[in-house]
Amino acid sequence: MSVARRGPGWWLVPVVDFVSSSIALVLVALIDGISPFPAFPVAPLILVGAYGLLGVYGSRPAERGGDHGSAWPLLRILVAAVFAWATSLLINLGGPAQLGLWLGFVLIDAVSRAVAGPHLRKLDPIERWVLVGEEETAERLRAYQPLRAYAEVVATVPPESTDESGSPARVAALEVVEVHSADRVVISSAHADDEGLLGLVRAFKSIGVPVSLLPRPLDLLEAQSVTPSRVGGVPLIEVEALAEPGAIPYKGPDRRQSRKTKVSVVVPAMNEEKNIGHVLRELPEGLHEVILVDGNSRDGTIAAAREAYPEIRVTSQNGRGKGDAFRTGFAAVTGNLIVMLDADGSADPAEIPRFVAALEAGADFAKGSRFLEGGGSADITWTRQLGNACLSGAANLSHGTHFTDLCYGYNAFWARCLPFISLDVPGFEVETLINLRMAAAGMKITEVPSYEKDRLHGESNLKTFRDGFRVLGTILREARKRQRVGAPRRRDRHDAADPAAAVR
Ligand SMILES: Nc1nc2c(ncn2[C@@H]2O[C@H](COP(=O)(O)OP(=O)(O)O)[C@@H](O)[C@H]2O)c(=O)[nH]1
Ligand SMILES: [Mg+2]
Repeated sequence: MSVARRGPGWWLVPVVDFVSSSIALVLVALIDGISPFPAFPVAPLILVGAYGLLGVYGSRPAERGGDHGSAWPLLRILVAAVFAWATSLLINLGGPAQLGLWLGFVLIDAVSRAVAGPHLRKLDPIERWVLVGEEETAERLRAYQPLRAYAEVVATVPPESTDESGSPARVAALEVVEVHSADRVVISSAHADDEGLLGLVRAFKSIGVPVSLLPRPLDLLEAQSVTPSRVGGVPLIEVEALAEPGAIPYKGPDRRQSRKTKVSVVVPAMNEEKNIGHVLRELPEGLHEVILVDGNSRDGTIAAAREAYPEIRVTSQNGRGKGDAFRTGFAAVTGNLIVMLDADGSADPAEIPRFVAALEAGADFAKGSRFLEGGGSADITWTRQLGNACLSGAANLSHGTHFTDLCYGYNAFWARCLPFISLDVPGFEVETLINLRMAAAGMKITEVPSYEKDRLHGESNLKTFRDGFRVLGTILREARKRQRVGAPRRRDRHDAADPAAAVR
């Protein structure tokens, strides 16, 4: 089964190039009073070949007839020069005629692309999706305008077909994918936790079809409160994945095995020997696991952690920085709910149930905030507070969010959100990145009041100005990305009276 399909009109672009270069060549030869042969058809073929070698006729929409970035006009002018030069080798063109051919072709090429472009784009390949979920969800996706340029739901598979392999329902599900030549299977998040779905995902993958998870807002869970035109959910994610071949896909284990809440606490720690024991001893009962991500500590952090919490799982990061530590820690998680907890004593483990409750009440991402009623800080300096306020404002303005405390490290979310945040920053900007990507993916975000205590011993690793600028860089980078992928407008709702208000 072909995954990257070319649209039916992929050959039209080379034909347009061939025709327009031939017209330019014949015109110049006629004006110069010489025969266009053998430069026609050899030189136009060389031109099409050169574009082909440069990847201009690729199968991705962006590579055809469209946006190639700022280097593209220059590339076209250079290829046109090669074309004029090749022509002059084949027929006896004078200097002015060569120049005329070069400029003439650049002009004709620009005009023909402008005229043909919109028609060619209509022929771009559109991903064919098979949805695992209810027919109603498929209807919502079909009604969602921004998705239409990228994907089309061609069939639905009922979620009941997730039972054991070999069952008639499972075989039928695979057949649906075959019959419709689907490019992708999309699983409605209402069924993301279904037992047995893992087997179905494996089955789809085994026949070479990529599988994606549909984020909540476009899903039926919120059908009443969200109308398709106001949602920034799946198209953003899917379009991003389509438009950005370099995006880092999530490679961790699949955790959609159980509906029961299994809390995994991820604790990044670097030289926290004196603090980590206090923190771990305060952890509430009933956790699924606690994962320590050691930042190559030079002190006895690991030993202190093992002593205080013998069942702790210890991993070491390869790179440096808190962002890198979380990437390592998240990949090791086996629970379905992740809590991010600092090891220096500033985050109170007794607040964990508050985060878990917010997630179980329906949020995808529970974000701690020191600036909600019931929250506060004993640890924040005035420069950091000012910086945090400015950065929160900048993020909210440029991303349409309503975060009250952008740079705070105490957060929790369902592990199923991991594929949508693919951490690719090393340092303290990691929280900002998570916040913005959660928002961009259309996740339901709730803020939870949190009190930040003083670090017990030692000094913070954060450098206010260096890390402030890194956070700013992350805000701008993510905003540019949103613009590139045409992020739809966010829902504008924030109920300040409710501490667990949605902040998207
Ligand atoms: N593994 C790991 N943990 C880190 C690193 N940098 C900071 N941390 C941990 O992240 C948490 C917060 O860091 P801290 O220095 O207190 O920064 P602040 O709370 O923002 O002032 C603490 O538990 C640190 O030990 C790192 O590079 N690697
Ligand atoms: Mg700290």
